[in-house]
Amino acid sequence: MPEMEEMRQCVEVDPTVDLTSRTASRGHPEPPETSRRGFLASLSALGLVIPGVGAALSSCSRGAPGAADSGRRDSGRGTTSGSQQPANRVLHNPDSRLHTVHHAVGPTTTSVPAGNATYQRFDPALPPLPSSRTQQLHWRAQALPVRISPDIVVAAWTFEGNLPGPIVRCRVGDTIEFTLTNEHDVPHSMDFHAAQIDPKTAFRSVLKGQSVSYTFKPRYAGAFLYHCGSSPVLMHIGSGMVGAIIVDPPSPLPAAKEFVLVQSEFYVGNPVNGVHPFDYSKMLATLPDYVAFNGRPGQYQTEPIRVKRGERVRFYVVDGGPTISCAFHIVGEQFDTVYLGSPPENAIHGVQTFNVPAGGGMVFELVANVAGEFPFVNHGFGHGQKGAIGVLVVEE
Ligand SMILES: [Cu+2]
Repeated sequence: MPEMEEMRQCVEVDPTVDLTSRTASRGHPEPPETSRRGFLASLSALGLVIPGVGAALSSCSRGAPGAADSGRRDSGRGTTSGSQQPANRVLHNPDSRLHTVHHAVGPTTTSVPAGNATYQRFDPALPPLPSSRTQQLHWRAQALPVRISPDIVVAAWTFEGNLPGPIVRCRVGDTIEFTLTNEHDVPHSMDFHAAQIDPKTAFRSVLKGQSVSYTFKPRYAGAFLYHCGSSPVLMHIGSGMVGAIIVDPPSPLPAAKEFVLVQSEFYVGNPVNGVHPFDYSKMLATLPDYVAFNGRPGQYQTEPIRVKRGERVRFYVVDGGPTISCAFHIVGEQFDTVYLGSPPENAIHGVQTFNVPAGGGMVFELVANVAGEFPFVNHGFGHGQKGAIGVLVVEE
């Protein structure tokens, strides 16, 4: 099938990579685990779960003439304009899958262990709105083992070392100056759904050691997805490269306890040295092993989200997919408001459940005027019971 062939062309391995030689990020905490020397399980494991990938690696040496983008190229940390090597060639596809980058090929590697990748609950709290109307975000695309439960480590592809990536918050009309530097052997890119921009230029893939920069001003308020858009997008999203950008309206919404939930699915193979590879065939079959809010199946069951009785509670629910929607529902509660589009317009009231599509985001509000423990779920229970479930504790 075309997708598989395209993926084979893109999976390339460099055994010399050392992901511990990272530099500091601007404005974002270091990921929980920094000692992951030589981690290449994602790539080697892909070879195990996708027959033929290793043999297909040699096909990656083909390419196309350099791109003619006129936007800012290769700016940002560690790169300079015009530093492209001859082996780095950009191929623009005419179709909707953006474009693919091919580069030099190295041999396959053996897998490495999960090491001491630690489990950490993903904080769902919406970060405060920055005072500045301009934000500079300089992120890294990295391959790292991420412990998504006490017992499960996955060979993740990440933004800033975690899945989902950092939560971004801004206002309508703010300026986001974004740079992505790729520290991984596979080409990556960034697609912000909050941006209105030429995707061929801004969302283009970059090779290891290169960066892509662009600037955008969110036009609409709401909960928006960001994700890697490199081909095959299914594999990049399915390997963890998703996150949320929350855009506030010009006039603040009513005061509330605010939380962000990014739903995503996990399709994994058998562990190799303790690390589960992602399984592209399973992604295509759309039968996930786990579904999670904020990257850890069931994390808010064991460590619930807590509010006080009488508080307004606002959930920004973003569905990273890659494929499955989220029928968001809170057991024993009702949403007094759901914003289907840009708040404060597009509101419907008195809602039990509403479906957030893959690639979408909506805002759910309730007033927690009853004390108790309220499970919040993907009410598509074939998926909810795979981990897209948590508990909202309303305390007196
Ligand atoms: Cu990617």
